[in-house]
Amino acid sequence: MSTVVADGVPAKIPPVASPVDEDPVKIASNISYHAHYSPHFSPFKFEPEQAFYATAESVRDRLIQQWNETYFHYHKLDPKQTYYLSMEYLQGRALTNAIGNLNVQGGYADALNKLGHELEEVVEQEKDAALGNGGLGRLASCFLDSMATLNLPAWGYGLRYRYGLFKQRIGKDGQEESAEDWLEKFSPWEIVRHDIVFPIRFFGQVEVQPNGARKWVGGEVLQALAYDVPIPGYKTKNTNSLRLWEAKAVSEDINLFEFNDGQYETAAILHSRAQQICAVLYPGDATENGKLLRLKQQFFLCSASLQDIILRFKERKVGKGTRSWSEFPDKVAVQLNDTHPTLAIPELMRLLMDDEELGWDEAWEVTTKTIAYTNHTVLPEALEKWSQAVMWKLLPRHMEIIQEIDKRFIEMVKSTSPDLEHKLSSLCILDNNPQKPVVRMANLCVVSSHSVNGVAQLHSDILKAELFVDYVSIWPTKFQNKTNGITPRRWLKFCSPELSQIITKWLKTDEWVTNLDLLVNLRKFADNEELQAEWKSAKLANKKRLAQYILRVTGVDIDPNSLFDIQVKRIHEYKRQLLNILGVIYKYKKLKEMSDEERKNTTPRTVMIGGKAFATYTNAKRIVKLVNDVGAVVNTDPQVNNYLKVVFVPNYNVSVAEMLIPGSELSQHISTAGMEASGTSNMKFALNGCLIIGTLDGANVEIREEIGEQNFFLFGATADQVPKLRTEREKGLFKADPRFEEAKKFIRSGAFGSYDYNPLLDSLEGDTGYGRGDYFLVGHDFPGYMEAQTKVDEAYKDSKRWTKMSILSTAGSGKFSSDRTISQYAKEIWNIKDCPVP
Ligand code: 26Q
Repeated sequence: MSTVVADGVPAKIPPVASPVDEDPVKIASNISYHAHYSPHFSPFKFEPEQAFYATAESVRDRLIQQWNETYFHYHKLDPKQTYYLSMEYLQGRALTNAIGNLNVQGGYADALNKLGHELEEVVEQEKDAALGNGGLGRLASCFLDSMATLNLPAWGYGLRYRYGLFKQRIGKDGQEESAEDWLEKFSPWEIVRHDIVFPIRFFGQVEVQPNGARKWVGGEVLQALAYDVPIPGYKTKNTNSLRLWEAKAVSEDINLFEFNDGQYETAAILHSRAQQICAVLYPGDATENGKLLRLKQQFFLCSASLQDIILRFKERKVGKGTRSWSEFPDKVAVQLNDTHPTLAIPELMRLLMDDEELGWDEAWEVTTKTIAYTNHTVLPEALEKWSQAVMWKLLPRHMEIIQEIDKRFIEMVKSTSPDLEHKLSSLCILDNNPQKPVVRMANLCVVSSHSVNGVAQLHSDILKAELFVDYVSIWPTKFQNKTNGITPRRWLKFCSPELSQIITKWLKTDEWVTNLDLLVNLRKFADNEELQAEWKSAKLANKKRLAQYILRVTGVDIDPNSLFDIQVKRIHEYKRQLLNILGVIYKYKKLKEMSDEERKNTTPRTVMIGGKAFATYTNAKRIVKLVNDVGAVVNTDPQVNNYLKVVFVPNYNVSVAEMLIPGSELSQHISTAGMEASGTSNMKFALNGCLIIGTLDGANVEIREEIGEQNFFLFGATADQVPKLRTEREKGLFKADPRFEEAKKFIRSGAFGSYDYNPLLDSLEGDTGYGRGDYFLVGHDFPGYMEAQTKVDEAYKDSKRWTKMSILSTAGSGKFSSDRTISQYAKEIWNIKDCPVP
């Protein structure tokens, strides 16, 4: 009998070890089996935390079965497979997703009840796996979900960082960062594969063999050890893998002589170096040491993943005679998630030439047919450039290969496109500027990939017209668009069950969960009063849940009947949280100047802003501080706080997003046009019936097209106007709107405390020598923004109209399913087919 106790009472459920069916009694017994026989805590304790681990392990049993079947099935059928290489994954919590994808929600909820717990409370015990920063990392995780759901043979590769994204707290000086140890206890979702280990070399030198072949030798050798995380598809057996690499020293790498001599640190130097590699996501790169560590991380991911891929390619030739290397691209597609895994290119060339003895031409053909590259940003500061000196030191053989790629590219251009010869200094890979010789990673990717894609139509157009314009004339068919998407499972079905049920009821099917285009059928009910009432009540329930959360984490009491206006994303000047808060400040000042009667005619609003600022990004941190200071004043001002509240939501992450987005009514996507490659939270908000105020940037353009321009609050300069506006600004031709001046002056007057906001505000001036003189055009777009906000207030007063717009937002979001995005990658870039497990 189980001795697992709930409220002090032993559960009368005998434990069973085998994965179980849908019967809640059997599920409960399997959960108690795990509490008992794979214990992680002292016995006789079964609080929500223990219940979480036991439940997760019970669910994992089911996943492992499907997972193994999936692997064997792929192994037997040997289809072409995609490998997604990414330095970031933002998986968030896994339990709700796993239970939902397995479609065993009811069984697990009842089973936990029998053990004295609530599923909702138990799932909250899980820490987010936050092995990423922002959009690019969350996109990778949505893609994994879609690849499994579409039964595609496709895996993710990443790094098993010990400390992922930092935890954010708000103190008296603004943002404070602290390490978040997601593995503090352990993760029930990862399985270490002690048999999957590859050597990874750093430093050393290149040796020429008697036959002329080159070989990388010497230096430091570490090991990459595989940890696998199961990725279940929605209502399918296919369960794919996310393989995360951890760095280890070779066990003999401890010098016992030195150790016994008391020199503990030097004795175990390689152990400590190995630990550094996966210690943190994006270690600071201001120092040379920091840069070297980041480069080591990138190479570590690329080398381990490619050795693994090549080994699998060789293993799967079993029974098929010898396989020629020219078949490699028929079995393997590698997608580079931005330039961070670029070293996969020279590493694949090295492995093919130096280990497998292919000639240059053959290796090059294989490499270029295998590799494809996605660009996620046009911001110049985010385009990776690595010092040639550091690269020669760390990766001497790879630098030889990169030099050769560059040399052959230059020769090719000279012979086939002589008109581009004068552009070669910017097109080539090695920038040999004697001041600072660097390798341009994006150029290496474009030259070596068979496909280059942007992540929204506007972004892809900008890549072709600007950043990569000259490459387009060399390779006109290489460039593509793949508009981003989000998984409708996590971002609607699981995070907003109430709204999902209403959608299913009105569409008379739940097929929309895997065929999101079906949402369009909601359009014909947009005016239906019954649907409107249900819709409003589901949104209100989500708002109330959000209000409770905000009260708990910030102490601010917000009114669920006010308009919930949310901007959550990384804090960056180009995303213009500053425009948002300046608008709030202006509104606050006007509210204070109004009579009581006038105030009563305004639309009550709660503005929530959340996001993390990179630890060394000073202006972003000043913005965080400003939002908090404004909140402190506005929320305690009895004249105004029934009409306006301002909340900074701390520690924004995937789980917080799952709470905020369902409760949102208006969300802000207000970047300077041309700067946000796509955005993906805009899609999550729209899918949840939240209206958007935004610029014509990134995927906003396509969202507006899909949901209808009358349902989108548009303002601001367009991408093609931006360069001219910047020039005018520099020349002093810009005339500021008096409201913009008034808002800035109000802050400078000390209305929000004594913190020195002058440097931040000066960055909005054209001529103070600070920053780039309102490079992000906050001043230019301010009046249009205020007018759009006035339209929002008007629209919200008409509840029927607003609810209709909300329904139409959801109805128009079908295009933004990551299932659609991934189907396009599969067909148009990877050339892979589904491989469903029977
Ligand atoms: C820069 C220099 C050196 C090393 C690393 C980097 C670096 C690291 C991370 C550069 C960029 C990133 C992250 C970029 C990112 O998250 N981009 C976002 O990608 C989303 C998915 O495509 C888009 O929706 C967003 O618009 C884009 O900002």
